[in-house]
Amino acid sequence: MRILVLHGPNLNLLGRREPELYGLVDLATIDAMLQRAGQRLGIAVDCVQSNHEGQLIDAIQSAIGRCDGIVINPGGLSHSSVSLRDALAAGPPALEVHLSNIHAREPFRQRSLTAGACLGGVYGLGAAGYVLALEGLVARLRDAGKA
Ligand code: CA2
Repeated sequence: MRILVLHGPNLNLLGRREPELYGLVDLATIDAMLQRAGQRLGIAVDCVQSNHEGQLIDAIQSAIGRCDGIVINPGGLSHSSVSLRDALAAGPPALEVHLSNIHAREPFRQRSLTAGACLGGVYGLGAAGYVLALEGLVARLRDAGKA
């Protein structure tokens, strides 16, 4: 099994600013946590970050037939991107992650356009949420008969 982890705009800044919202863990550490979890689960994990909507859409399209699922934190694009939602709807099964609890934040963050194209989501658990999302997605895929 191969899972693509996609990090959207500004997530490359993690750990350097706004730690009260997003924690002190940087993106390289989150990716290392995901690689360790992947080894434990016996799966391959590819991690990609982009600040560009089109590159995220390209990555989702490239995952079709190559990856069994996607864990995605679309960042601020969650709240605005119909195109990213359309790409997710056409791609492998996805789980959405947000470090913060978007439902407890400003009204404009409480709506996620992308969540409706995902199997489910993990919100407000910080960096650990990525690992929980990976475990949950793998469990769903294995239940559905994937290796
Ligand atoms: O809680 C999340 O994971 C978010 O996806 C983070 C996004 C935000 O726009 C979403 O509403 C919720 C922001 C990405 C991180 O942005 C940073 C900006 C400055 C310093 C550190 C991170």
